[in-house]
Amino acid sequence: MTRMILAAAQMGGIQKDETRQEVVARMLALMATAHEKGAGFIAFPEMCLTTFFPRFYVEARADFDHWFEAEMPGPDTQPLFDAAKSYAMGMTFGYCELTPEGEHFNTAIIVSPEGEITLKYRKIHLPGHTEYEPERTHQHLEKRYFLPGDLGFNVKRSQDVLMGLAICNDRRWPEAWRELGLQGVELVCIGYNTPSQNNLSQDEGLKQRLYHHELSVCAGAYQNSTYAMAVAKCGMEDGNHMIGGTIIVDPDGFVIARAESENDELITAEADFAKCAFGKSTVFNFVAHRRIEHYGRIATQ
Ligand code: ING
Repeated sequence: MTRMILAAAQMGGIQKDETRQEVVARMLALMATAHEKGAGFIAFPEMCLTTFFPRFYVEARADFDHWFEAEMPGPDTQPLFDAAKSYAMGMTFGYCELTPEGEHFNTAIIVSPEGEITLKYRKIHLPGHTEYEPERTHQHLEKRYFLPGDLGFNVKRSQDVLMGLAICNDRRWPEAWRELGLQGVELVCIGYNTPSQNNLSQDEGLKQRLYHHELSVCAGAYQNSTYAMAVAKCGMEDGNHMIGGTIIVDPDGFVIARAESENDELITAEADFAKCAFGKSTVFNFVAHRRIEHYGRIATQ
């Protein structure tokens, strides 16, 4: 079984006028630190090339196509793939994907140490709304700018580890975790951009936002006996705050590394993927214990 140093690369806010080159330079600095610490794999946040633009409303959605990547890697992102290769380090990061057919997705990929894309995931659980809602203090227009993901939840062996992806809101849905768990996943990477200001009525408060975030990730990891890395883009973006709380979680649901700041910050932890086997062969031995004849509502409603 594989032991590997995992790196979670939390990123501070990306301002509207920050260029791709400036953002990629920040990511390359985090990759260099990860390499110095002996990391074999690095995870970046959701939408980590741009500001969280779904907080803004535009009438013509094509006016926002500049937030999307039409090719991956493209000229701006190729240096990330080159660095992964030179460091022999796998990586995952989230970005906004514009397909040749003109479809828009909130996407994340896994890149192998050889610089190849081994897995692509398109965010399935899109929170928020489609139209401008004046009663909200903050808009959250992911349903306006993205299509729901169409690739499902898949697990791929990369660097001898069964890896799976989810994005942000997905972490709140047990179905997403179990779809990956039923494929034997050993590492789930989840980038997120989570606004701390509430959108409706009373404010849940930062403390509750951070609690629900950590509760979701620790439960998902434990209930599927997998490692998890949940990586924030956080802090202030043009006056809008997003929660931090980047964590690395082990298959027992314990937090084994935690970011302290709301800036660019690299945290690492050593994973021993043999630890996934115990839960999968005892408490969460799905074949021995699950009774799918009683689970019809989950898949059909
Ligand atoms: N962001 C948030 C998330 O799921 C949200 C949306 C915020 C849901 C607060 C519930 C409470 O973390 C994204 N981008 O999905």
